[in-house]
This record gives sequence, C-alpha cells and structure tokens, in this order.
Amino acid sequence: HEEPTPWDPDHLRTRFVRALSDMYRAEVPLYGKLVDLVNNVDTSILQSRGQSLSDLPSRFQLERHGAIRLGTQQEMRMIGRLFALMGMYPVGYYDLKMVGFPLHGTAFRPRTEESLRKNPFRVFTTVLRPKLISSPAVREMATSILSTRQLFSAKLVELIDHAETTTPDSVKLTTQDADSLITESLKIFKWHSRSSVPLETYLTLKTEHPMVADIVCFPSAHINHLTPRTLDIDAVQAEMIAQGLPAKECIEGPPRRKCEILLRQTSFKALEERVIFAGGAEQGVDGTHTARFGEVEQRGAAVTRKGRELYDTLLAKAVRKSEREDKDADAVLKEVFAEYPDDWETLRKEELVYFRYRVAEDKMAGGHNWKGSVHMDTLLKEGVASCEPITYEDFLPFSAAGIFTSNLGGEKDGGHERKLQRTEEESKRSRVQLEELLGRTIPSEIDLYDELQSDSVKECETLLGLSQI
Ligand code: OOG
Ligand code: NI
Repeated sequence: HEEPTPWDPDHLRTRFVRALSDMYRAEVPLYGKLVDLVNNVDTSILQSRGQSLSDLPSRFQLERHGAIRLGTQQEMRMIGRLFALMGMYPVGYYDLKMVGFPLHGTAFRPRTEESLRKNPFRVFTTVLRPKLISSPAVREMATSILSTRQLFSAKLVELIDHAETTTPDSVKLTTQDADSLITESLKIFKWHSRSSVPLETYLTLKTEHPMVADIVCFPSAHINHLTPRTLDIDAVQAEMIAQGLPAKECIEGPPRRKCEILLRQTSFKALEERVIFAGGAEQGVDGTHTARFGEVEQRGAAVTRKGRELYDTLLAKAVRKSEREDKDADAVLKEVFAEYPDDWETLRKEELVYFRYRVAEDKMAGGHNWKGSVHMDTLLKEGVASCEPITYEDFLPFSAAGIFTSNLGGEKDGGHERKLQRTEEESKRSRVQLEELLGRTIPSEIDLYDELQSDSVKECETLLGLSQI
C-alpha cells in the first residue's frame, strides 16, 4: 500500500475538503451542528442494523458537496484549472436562466470510479452572465466592480502554473507547495464580513437580483453551503425540527422509497449576517446579508434517460395535482410516484437505473461452461455475476423550480412549449460557450453513468472470457 504523493489529485481533494469543512464549521456554527446531527442519526441507524460508521465505505465519512458563485469568465477558467489539480472536472451543464437567475454553471467532480470511491467531493459552480442583467447601469456597475477583484492570490496562480507543467514523473513540487496550495485555495472560499462596496451599491445590485449582490459585493467567492450526505434524510429533518433548527418545510426530490433514486435534499434557512459596507467613516456602514445556509442530502441511484424522464413527468404531475387539489404535497408525491417501480430487479430490467456489474470472486478463475455470448440475466441468476445500483453523484437544482416554469404558460395556448424550446436552443449555445471558456468539454452526467455501466459489463466479459454479455 503506497503513500500518495503530495500532488496526487485524490489526496489533494481530500485534504482540501477536510480543510474547507473545518473552515466552514468555524464560520457557520450551525453547519457544525448539522454535521454532528447527521453523524448521530447515521450512527443510530447503523446501530439498529448492528453496524457502526466505520462499516460504511470510507467515502461516506467525508462526503460533501459545496456551491460557489463566480463573477467573471477569468475566475471560472482559473477555478477550472485549480479543481483539475484536485481531480475535479466539469460534469453536466446547468442553465439557471431557466429559474430566473443570471447564472450558468457546472459541477466540478471526480469522474472515474476509483476517484469517486476515494472521495466524491463536488462543487456546484456557477458564473454570472452580465448579458442577463436587465438594467444596463447595473450591468456596468457589476462588471466594473468585478474587473478589479483578485480572487486568486499571486502565490496560488504561481503554484497552479507550476503544477500544470509538471508530469507525474517530473514532480518538482514539494509537500510544502501542496500545503500552500490548500491554504491559498481556502482564501477563495472564505467569508468576508467586510463588503468591498458601499451599502447603496449593494442595495442597487440586490434590486436587480439578490444573487448579483451576493456575487459582486465581496472580495471572495464565499462558499454558500456545504452539504453532508446522510443515510436517512427523513430522520435528519425530524431531528432538525426537534432541535429547533430553522429547517425548511419539506424535503426536495423524490419521495421516500425502498429503492432510493437520485437525490433528496433539505436545508436550514440562510442566516442573516452582519456586514460592514465600505464608505462613511473609517469604520464603514453596518448592514446585513443573507446567503449562507446549511443543507443535507440523501443520495440514491443514478437513473437512465428513460428513468429521468419518468421522474420529471411524475414530479410535474405531483406538483399540478397538489396545486389543483390543495392536498398535502408529500402525500401527493408519494401517491403519484407509486407509478415508479420500487424494486431493484424491475428498475434494472426496465432500464430505469444504472448498475455496476461484477463477477463473483469465486467464479473469476473460470470453471464455467459458457462460451461466446450469454445474457447478463443468466449470469446474475446463476450467481456468476452480481450488481449494485450506481450512486447519483450530481445535482437536481431545477427539480422544484423547473416545474414552476412549466406551469407558467398554461397548457392550452402552447406558447409555453415554444418558449422552453427556445431556451433549450439558447442553453445549447451557452453550454458551448462555457466549454470553450473552460477549454474542456462538459460531458452529460447520464453519459458518464452509461459508460460506468458498460465498462463494468466489459470487465465481466473479459474476466469470464466471453465475447458478449
Ligand atoms: C445553486 C446551488 C445548487 C444544489 O444542491 O442543488 C446546489 C446556488 O445557489 O448557487 O447546491
Ligand atoms: Ni446544494
């Protein structure tokens, strides 16, 4: 078992998320409280199964996602370069214009099975699109303030430049350099209670959109939440309420099921924090800003395109139904989702969920009589292969808000449908712009799951000496 080098991307990512989590715990004590609460809930769930936290896969212990909002294209490009050093690459395109935010972005995350197993840390990263700011004066104000911001220290830029010219065989960077990379990186995500602009500017930007003020008025791109993963989000939600945390009313995403799919999330509401704005006397002007919150999530299986379509359709149906019938939203969701199969075998056979296939250890050496091509179902039935659902590693930021949009135009005039199509066209164009900016393609998350599944099938074929499964 070899020690990782200080510049091993997986190792850097793990160091980084630990440091970030510590920093956020110190900045937002309620986050620390939530992490502890999640640990307690998970521990008692495991206890009831006769297990403990250490029985979980190691990734589970430090599994998190974070979110940041950047101001300029240069910042986005630089963050892409930094995250690449930590083994995080863009996956999935999210056009937040769909929900009325002048932002678009991607999730930076590990892409390989091995990296994901070590530590799946992901950062939902968006960047401001000044063209979507409706007031020319505000647009000008925002771009001009951002044009002088230095998110990345000179030291960090130097380290990134240096690291990029290094290959695994010619590592010229020291452990100390790796330490600096972490320290300097944290500065990007740190909270500053001192705004770089006067209160008046802040309020003008906020009138355009609270997100614009949040992005433009601070010297850093403060992390706005950091989200631990739990085994049972309903228990966490109940416990948050019991402990008097300012929890949101309901859990987003699919209803509770036997076979969890995609992502279920809840949060506590953003804190109103004291901010000192520039100007006035030396001391500045007192004000507040509301942006940072705490979130928790439960991750289920990655679904196929067909599985996602069924999910989106049922969710839209549930929203319409609960509006029309004025019934409890959770009850309606459960009722509508009865249509979504809830046993792994059906989910697999109907190709709704992605699976990772494996050859049983005692069958690797051969000793079976199959030749040529055999159906996977047969291998599973005979116990030669096993399968497990692939975990969903991505985000669902539109699952609630997107439905809203689809209710705006009404169903009769068809106008709404045309509008959405146009947005899709535009989205395609802006996705390409983001790819050009990052200098990398942004694969769709579904394609990556598809690849993981088919790679696992190929692995089985090779190990069993079959030509096709
Ligand atoms: C978007 C955050 C999206 C999630 O869990 O869907 C996200 C933002 O507010 O910047 O983190
Ligand atoms: Ni989140």
